[in-house]
Amino acid sequence: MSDFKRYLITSALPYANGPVHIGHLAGVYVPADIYVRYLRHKGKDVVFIGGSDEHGVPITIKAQKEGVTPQDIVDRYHNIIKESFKEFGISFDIYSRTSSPTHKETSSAFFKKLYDEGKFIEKSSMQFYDSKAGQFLADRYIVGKCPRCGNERAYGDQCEACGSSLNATDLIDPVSAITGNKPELKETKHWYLPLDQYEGWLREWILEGHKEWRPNVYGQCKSWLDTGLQPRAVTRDLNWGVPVPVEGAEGKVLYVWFDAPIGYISATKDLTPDWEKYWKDPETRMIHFIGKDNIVFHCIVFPSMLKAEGSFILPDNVPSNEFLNLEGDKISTSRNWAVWLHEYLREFEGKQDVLRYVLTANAPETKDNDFTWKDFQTRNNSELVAIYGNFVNRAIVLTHKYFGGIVPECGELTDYDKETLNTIPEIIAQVEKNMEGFHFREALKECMNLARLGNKYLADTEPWKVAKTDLERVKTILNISLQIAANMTVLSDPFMPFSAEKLRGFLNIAPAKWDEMGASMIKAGHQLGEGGLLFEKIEDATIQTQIDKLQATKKANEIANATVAPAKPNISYDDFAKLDIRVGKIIEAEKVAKTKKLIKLTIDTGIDTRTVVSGIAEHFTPEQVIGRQVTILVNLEPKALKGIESQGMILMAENADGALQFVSPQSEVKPGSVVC
Ligand code: B3M
Ligand code: ZN
Repeated sequence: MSDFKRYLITSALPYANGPVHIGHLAGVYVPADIYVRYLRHKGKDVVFIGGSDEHGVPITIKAQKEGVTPQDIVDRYHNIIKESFKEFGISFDIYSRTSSPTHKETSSAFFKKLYDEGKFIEKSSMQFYDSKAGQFLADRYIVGKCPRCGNERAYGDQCEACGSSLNATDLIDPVSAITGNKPELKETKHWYLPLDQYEGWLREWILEGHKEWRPNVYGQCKSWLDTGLQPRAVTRDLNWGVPVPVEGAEGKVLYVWFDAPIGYISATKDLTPDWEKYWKDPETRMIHFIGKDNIVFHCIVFPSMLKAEGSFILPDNVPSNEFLNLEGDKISTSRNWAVWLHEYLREFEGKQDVLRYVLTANAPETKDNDFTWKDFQTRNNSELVAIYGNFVNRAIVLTHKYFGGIVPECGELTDYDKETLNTIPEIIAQVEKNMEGFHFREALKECMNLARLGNKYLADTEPWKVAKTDLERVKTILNISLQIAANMTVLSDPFMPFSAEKLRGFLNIAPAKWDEMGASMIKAGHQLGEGGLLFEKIEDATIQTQIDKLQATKKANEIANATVAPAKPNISYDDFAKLDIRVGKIIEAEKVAKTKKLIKLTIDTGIDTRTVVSGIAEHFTPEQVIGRQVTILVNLEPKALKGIESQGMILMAENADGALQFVSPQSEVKPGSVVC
């Protein structure tokens, strides 16, 4: 571990315009939390910063949609997000918000300093304006085609499909997100950070100085720098945000991507009066955990701001993950295609670690990855339950059975014992190496290898059999097994803190530091706790409920997006009047033999009782339709279907997904009533 005096770990500040989902967790918060917990175990001085990003267009758009104020929106989601992170064990030292007074002051002062020192360019330009809405169309208020990847829904500041950061005027065929109108151009003045002036320095700092950054991060930076940087506006014409603190800037606020990263600084100030040592001492190591759509802002824009300001340190690494998909589809808030953290916590009470485990084991560290509920179940049942849980349970139960729950002495070691014990530090070293390199997926795999080692050791040594002849030998076997279990309380803690705590309870041991791991963590004579199940099997039915929920979402989206059949040409009233539509009642129904779709209905039409053959058998059983009132076209020419004469036609409504429903009166009417 390279020697830094202290660590400042930041995690991207989620927009407080919606709850967080598994994509956010896998991309940013779980890896950041694993790293922080690891550093704390190592006894490092570390602060872990989080908070809500409460400015910018994502917030005002949401507020407009709901007809409430931006403040209402951020208050609602800040609390939901904060609570769910806490319950999920994301161990922030502070979870702040960018609408706080400290933040307003800090970001204003930051801007003012750069302004006073002449670090900005002041420029008037023509910008998109929606005259119907009476406002300039900053950032997400304007949508159009991405000039880089062709995505049709790119925003004025960024394309979420390819991660490019854009200027609104780059968009092809832009329209207003408020009214859908084609915008006009109107003159307005803004302040720009001349990124082009930092290009040489950035090349040196990143391309030469940080070759160790993840390939996706380094690659994006390189492509940005190779394309050439442009001055970027850091102010906006909006009424929600931090007011631009200079004269002549009425009605303007700081660009959200200018103020949000300064939020890391304000949060640290709110956390400790000693904040400067974290931000200004070069012996502090700053790491930003972010999603891949935030790379340019954290690697190019914010560092340039910090450099321009002059008194702050720069990030030493910016680990960013690729995206996590859900059941083969891109996670999407607007399509509700997500697993929401607050819902997961409600529906899987006490199972935080299962999700933390699955998201890490399957983390999109080097490429986009897929979360599926089946994989979630398999990883729980055949890894957590069958390996980790099974191992510690057996070790503890056997110790209770043979030795009253007291850790037995370790006797003479066989070669196999020695080999097993020697593997412990090797695994710890592997976990450490991977943690240091931000390879959390691999680190977790190694951590599970320790549980695997224990599981295999028990299976190979079979203490339950040996007990019949040689209880002395069983003492050694269980002592070694319990050492491995005790090591798991530390090694697994960054990944699965709730289970580590539970396991400490089973073993009746206090939290230990990283360096206390080893072959004699738990002493002979120590009384174990009660024991129990570390993980529970997840049943098929539980998983099916989740799959059904997603299926319902998919269906709802299909229906919402389906196009309605075009209108038919007009007909005369006389033509309409020729149709004799009545309310009838189904009195008998039976499937037509050898057909899939047909049901033979006997209907009381009020005029007579007649037979109608209807193609509804794939949607209803005969029992479901008997007794129903329906609308029936009674003067349709009879037609033979499968040898049965059908005398009329039942009217049905067909939904976009193909589902059929009867068109029936609101309450029962006399059969034969005319529909007109
Ligand atoms: N709120 C973007 C996002 O949630 C943004 C991150 C800010 S980090 C300073 O993806
Ligand atoms: Zn794009």
